[in-house]
Amino acid sequence: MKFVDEAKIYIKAGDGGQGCVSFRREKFVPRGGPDGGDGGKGGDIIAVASRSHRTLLDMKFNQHHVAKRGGPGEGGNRTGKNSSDVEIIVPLGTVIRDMETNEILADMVKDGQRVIIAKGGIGGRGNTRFKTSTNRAPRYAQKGIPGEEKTVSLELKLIADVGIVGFPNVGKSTLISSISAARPKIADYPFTTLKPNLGVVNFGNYKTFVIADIPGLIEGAHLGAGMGIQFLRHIERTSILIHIVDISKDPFTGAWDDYETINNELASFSPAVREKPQIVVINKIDLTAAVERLEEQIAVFKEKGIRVFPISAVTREGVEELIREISQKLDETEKNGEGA
Ligand SMILES: Nc1nc2c(ncn2[C@@H]2O[C@H](COP(=O)(O)OP(=O)(O)OP(=O)(O)O)[C@@H](O)[C@H]2O)c(=O)[nH]1
Ligand SMILES: [Mg+2]
Repeated sequence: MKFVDEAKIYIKAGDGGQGCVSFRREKFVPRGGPDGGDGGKGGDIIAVASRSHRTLLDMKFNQHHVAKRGGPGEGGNRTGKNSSDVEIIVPLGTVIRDMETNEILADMVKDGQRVIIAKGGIGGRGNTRFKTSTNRAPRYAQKGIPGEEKTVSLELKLIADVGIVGFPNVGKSTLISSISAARPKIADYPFTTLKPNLGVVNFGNYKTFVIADIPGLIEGAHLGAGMGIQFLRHIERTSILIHIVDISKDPFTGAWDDYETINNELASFSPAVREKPQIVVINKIDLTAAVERLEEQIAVFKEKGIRVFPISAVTREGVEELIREISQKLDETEKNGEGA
């Protein structure tokens, strides 16, 4: 599941330091030879992938990234200092392109991955290097090589952490719109959602996760009923699923039945998807029909050892607890090394 966030930045690696022209001046050495050292290397611009960065927002506020020039060479054949590299930390899933050539410079897919996206120039050679048998006292040295300079685009292809599954009309899109800035179409009929929607959920001061709302599933979806199950591939890489059931509907056959039906469809699509950790949510608890059934329906799940989160996606009752549970589950899966 992809969600695109973009930024454009200017990067300039450090130029190489100037080579030095210098001659030895020592007592008792009347005509000292050349001893100008080479310039140091300019700093590289390095992209670093980080799973704890979730957006390119930083890049929007900070569009110029310039590394320092290498230090100049010095007499006594001292090489100039290499300048330190400048790191640009980007979220996992960022693709970096040279805007002039459209060439992909880096595809940041692994946490901690480092790619040099602009190379610092090497230092110019000092005059020592130009000494030959015919020119024992060269009076010139090289300038450093300029550092690479480019304008690059960053494009973040977010990978959803959380997928929402359930029958049509249970309130999947309503939930994503109540917890993120996503504004999918919501309506009181089945199959309102025809393609996946992604939302970014912020909670606490710095934590975020990406949640995907996909079209509803029905019995026989794996045989092509309703919208089919092809949309499930959009949640194949999520770490956890939110499984929503609606107990307000009429006729009502029991939340457990619905839950099992959806799980069977998930299993038909892929056992791995079926095995993802699920958070079971009973939605629409603001409606009278739901209130009347709530206790008994929760009890059915409880008997099977499954905790249920009753919410109203409309009034937001129970939604905070749900978000907390999602973040906790995500932390757990991250610790276990699961997930995307
Ligand atoms: N009263 C009440 N209505 C809700 C709640 N959540 C969703 N609804 C309503 O239920 C209907 C379906 O909501 P959607 O969010 O479109 O449902 P969905 O699961 O995305 O449906 P599909 O996209 O068709 O699969 C809409 O009329 C919503 O306003 C809720 O918590 N309480
Ligand atoms: Mg929908």
